[in-house]
Order: sequence, then structure tokens, then C-alpha cells
Amino acid sequence: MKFVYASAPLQDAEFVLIGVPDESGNRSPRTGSKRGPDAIRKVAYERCVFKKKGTFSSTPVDSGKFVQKIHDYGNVDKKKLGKVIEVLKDKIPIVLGGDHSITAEVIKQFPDVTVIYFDAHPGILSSLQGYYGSVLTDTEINFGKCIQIGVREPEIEELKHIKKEVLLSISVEEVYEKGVSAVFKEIKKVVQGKVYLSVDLNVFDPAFAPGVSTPVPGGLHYHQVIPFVKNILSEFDVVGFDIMELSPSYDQDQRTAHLAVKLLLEMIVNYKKK
Ligand SMILES: [Mn+2]
Repeated sequence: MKFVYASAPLQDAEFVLIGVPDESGNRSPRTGSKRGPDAIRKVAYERCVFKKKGTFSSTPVDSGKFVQKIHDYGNVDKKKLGKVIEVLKDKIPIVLGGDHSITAEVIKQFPDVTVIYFDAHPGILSSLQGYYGSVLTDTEINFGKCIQIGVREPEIEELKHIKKEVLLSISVEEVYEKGVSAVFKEIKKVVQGKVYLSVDLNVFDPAFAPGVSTPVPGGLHYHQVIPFVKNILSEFDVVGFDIMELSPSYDQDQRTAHLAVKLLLEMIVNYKKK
């Protein structure tokens, strides 16, 4: 099934949706993230059917406006992802995981970007490679160009990195205490040039997003993540974004998949070309 709003032919598309049904970097006993991309497409379809019946509409956009812009490339092999993104140079890739190690393959195609990274984990382990916890260390990215939001379960090795490097790591507590606007002002001071945005769904509290490989209690709320995402997409020159780690096996009433679709639509409609 294709993403229901993706009606644009490839050459006319501004956004290209790419599913990567791969969980080879997953080390959690909670598996199933390889089924994430198709679960997102299925729920997007169900939400659209609701809307057509006229009984419910939660999509805060004139869908007609962006229907023209999205192309669903389908699912691709993780090993081929870099090549696919390279070929789609003038498009905005939206990658759906799969486990978070897939993000490293995307970032490699955008070596000079600042990475804004929503995750319960820092993703900067260097003792392992090709792993969902070594996303940023698997790339050549300078830690000074990484901003992490929602981190609440770093490993000792990662804490050392955070202290040693100039990486801006924003905890959940900081978001709750200072509020999104104040934290976003701090982010703005750091960002230079183009931005890549990655969202691991485990940044949300497991109450809202139970269907992830590695849930961590004490996460962020919809009304914290979404305003951040809106600000990022409207203020910065975003070259691509992703939504990772949906594991339908652990979802409840498709709660996490609905959240992922809502997030995806908010990303698309709030993107502003620079
Ligand atoms: Mn992650």
C-alpha cells in the first residue's frame, strides 16, 4: 500500500517518502520495527477514510495543497538507501524506519548538516557500529553540529562523550522546566546552515508511544515534540527528515502509528522551502 497522500509522480514531487523495512541494527528483544513503514502507510489510509466519510477530520491542513507534492518511493533495502537519496538530490527525503541505525545511512548523504535528533538515547556509542545506539558515531558528523532533545537514558560511555564534546544534549527535564520556546531559542543559537531532522518515536512518553523497540518512561508529550518540529521546519533549511523505531508488534490500538502519521503530516505541512 502506498502512502495515501502521495499522488505526485516522482519528477513533480517535493517530498519523497522512503520506507526502510530493516531492523538489523536493533539489539532490543522487542523486535518488529521492520514492519514500521507499512504500519504507518496503513494507518494513514485509515485516517483518510475517516475523513472522507465526513465524520472525523484531524488533519490540520488543506490536504489538496500537499497531495501534489509527495511521492511514495516504496520500501528500499537499507544497503541501497544512500544511493537512492543521492539520486533524489533535489527532493526532500522522508525516511520511515526501521531501526534507528538507518538514520546514519541518510546523514552520510548530507555531510555538512546540523543534525537535530529527538531520542531517549544519545545514539553516540562508539564501542559498537551499525547499531541503533551508534547512529551519530557511525557517521563523520562533528558532535558540535548535533543537537539532541529528550535524552533520558544515556550510557556511561555516552555521558563521557556529552561532557567531553560540544554536543548540545537537552534532557526531558529541561524541556519541562524551561518550556519549548526557551529551549528553541538556545537551539537557534547553535544551528548554522542546513539541518537534518530525525525523530525516534521513543522520545515520546511510552504512554503515548508504546509501540517502540526501546521504551523509556518519562518522555515528552505531543504538545512538546510537535511545536519543536514546527519551529525547526519553518525556521531552518531542512534537507530531510525521518521517523524511526515504530514497532507495530508492541503498539496498542495503533496508538503509536497514529502518532507517527500525525507527526509526518505536521512535518510536511510545516516545511518551508528556504
Ligand atoms: Mn534511537
